[in-house]
Amino acid sequence: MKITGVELRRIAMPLVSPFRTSFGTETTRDVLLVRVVTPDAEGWAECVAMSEPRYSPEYVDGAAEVIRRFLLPALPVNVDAYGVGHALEPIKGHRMAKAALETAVLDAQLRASGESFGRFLGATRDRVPCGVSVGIMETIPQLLSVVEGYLDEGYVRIKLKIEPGHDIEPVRAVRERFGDDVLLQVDANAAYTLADVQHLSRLDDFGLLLIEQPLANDDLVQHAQLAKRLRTPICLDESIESAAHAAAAISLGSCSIVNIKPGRVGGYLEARRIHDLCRAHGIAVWCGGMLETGLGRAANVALAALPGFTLPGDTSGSRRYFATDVTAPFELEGGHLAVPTGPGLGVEPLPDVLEEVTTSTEWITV
Ligand code: OSB
Ligand code: MG
Repeated sequence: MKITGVELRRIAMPLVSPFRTSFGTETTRDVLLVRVVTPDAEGWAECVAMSEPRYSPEYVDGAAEVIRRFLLPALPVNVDAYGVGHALEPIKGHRMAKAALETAVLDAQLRASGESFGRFLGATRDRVPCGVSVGIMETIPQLLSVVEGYLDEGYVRIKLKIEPGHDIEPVRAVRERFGDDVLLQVDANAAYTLADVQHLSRLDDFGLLLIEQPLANDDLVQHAQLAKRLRTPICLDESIESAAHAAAAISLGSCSIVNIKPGRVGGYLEARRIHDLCRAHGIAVWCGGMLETGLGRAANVALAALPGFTLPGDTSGSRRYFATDVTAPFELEGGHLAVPTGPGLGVEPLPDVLEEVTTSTEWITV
């Protein structure tokens, strides 16, 4: 593909309700969209970096800066998606920024050849079961009513955000109210330390599918020690930034499940490598989310249709986060989302909505 130019577009997407985690509260999703223009087709991608570096070191202004200053100048004139990763290797880190650029090139390439993301990645299903990530609420009654709403919408799995002081009681309340059959898991976003092992073992009574990222991002060894002391399976999110990290975590026994977020690991090609590695080692994977708009969601749903994704993902419907999405909304049918089948992402930004939510655009001639 010959890239003639790239548009960096910032959009502000108000959330339907604040989303609180152990690392902060979001009320608006500030998203960087990347549009790659080639003579044959255009490609879109969404950068998952958040406004502030609280989930990971990346943040949206930094991602835009590294794309314009270092990533675009490093690309050869003619490049395909595999070549993007190769060309960007000398630049350290910034995986979310790299993922956005690689995904936009991949989208352009697939739109030009008429192939869908699902087909390219190796999807084996035409729809995927959906879970939902539930933020930390002010009160237990509020939490129960929010969870009830999601179960009524058909979500097949509930994930509760936890933090010290808000962990055992919310889990107990959800179990007591909705029963033992609900697929239930928790996500600590790195809020605990190994000193909390006894406290965390109290979660073992609730039959959780998993506990996601209890300890710090770089605590692979400590997660392995924790895994020996808990019956609840450990799933890693923040700790896994590459297939090499996944291999290390598997060797150490740090986790038995991996949350794959393509942005966090540098793109869909690396996400597929992690899937393949985990599958070969009997490690279950599921597709995480970063409050994506329809553009990012489309590709995530395609990835989640690969055979190793044996647990429901955080692939919720558009209206979980947005009253109006930038694409036609993803809507649950019987707790599932359909994998898009059109070329590339298989979805288009709606020009009117896009215009309305745009806060800035920048055109870069390559
Ligand atoms: O830890 O999985 C996480 C959102 C932003 C940053 C980190 C995480 C999350 C979520 C929401 O849990 C996932 C989603 O529904 O998109
Ligand atoms: Mg997580």
